[in-house]
Amino acid sequence: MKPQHVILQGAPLDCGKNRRGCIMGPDAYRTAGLVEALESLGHTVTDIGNIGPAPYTEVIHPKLHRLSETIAWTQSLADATEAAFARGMPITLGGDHALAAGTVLGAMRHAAAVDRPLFVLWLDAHSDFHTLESTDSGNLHGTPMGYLTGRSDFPGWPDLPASLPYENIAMIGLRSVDPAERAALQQTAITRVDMRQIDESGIATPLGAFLERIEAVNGMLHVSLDVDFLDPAAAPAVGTTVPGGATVREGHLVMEMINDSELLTSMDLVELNPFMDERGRTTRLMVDLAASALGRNVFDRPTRAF
Ligand code: NNH
Ligand code: MN
Ligand code: MN
Ligand code: MN
Repeated sequence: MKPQHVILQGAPLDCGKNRRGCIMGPDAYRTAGLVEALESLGHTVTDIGNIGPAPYTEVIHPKLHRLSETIAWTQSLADATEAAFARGMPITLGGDHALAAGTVLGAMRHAAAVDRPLFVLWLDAHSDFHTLESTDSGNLHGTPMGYLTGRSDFPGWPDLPASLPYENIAMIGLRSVDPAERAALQQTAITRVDMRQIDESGIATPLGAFLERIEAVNGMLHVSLDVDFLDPAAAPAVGTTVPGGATVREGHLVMEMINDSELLTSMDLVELNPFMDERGRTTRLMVDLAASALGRNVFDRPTRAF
């Protein structure tokens, strides 16, 4: 990809689920050398530091964990991400996946302002397509796609400029979808690529088709990379491990195709729980994958040895 001005923003949001640790994510990425890795590829990088939630008072909800805090983060991250687009390419360092409600909303606002369609590539074992009613766990990291597509009311959350169209979403890596999500997804035109399809026909075919659709309409591409997209053997530092995930090579292939496409306009790195990592290897893999998306050939020597 052509040299970019990358805006790194830390989002140490840890309220989308019960297990703690994603709060340490942004500093783990910095420690693993993300800034240096991107600079070595010819990009300029501004790390704006960590963002916090908008002011809020937690109102205890009988089912939904830390709802007020999540709404407050959605507000601040949407504003920060929209502002970052004026300066360069926002890359958000999570934090759990609840943060995508804010980053994608910011990207939607920017896309509306520049009159381009926004597409979202959701790399995840999970679809995160719950509504506030359908979630059993009450964990709001399971709901950002439900919110962004406007499939149900999210009272008190920021208004969407328009719903994210189902046609503009591809979910790749699926292998843990709750029954209510599955029933709802089947009513939509969301591109859904589960691990069986990846096993049978490879990951490049459906991804290539999605990227071609984006290019055909001069679309913007937001990539939301959940650590649990990857197999836990390669990426153990995540609270919700699901066996049978993408291999290191499948992950890199996705990122290399994104790099080749020149379509990437923003990205989230989410769900990393450094507390559960093994000598930094998951963090390092996530840094390598981000670098692949922005131009590093997998055969290039990593910028930093561990
Ligand atoms: N579907 C489950 C829930 O709603 C799990 C979501 N967990 C994730 N999503 N890690 O990526 O609680
Ligand atoms: Mn997720
Ligand atoms: Mn997940
Ligand atoms: Mn659930």
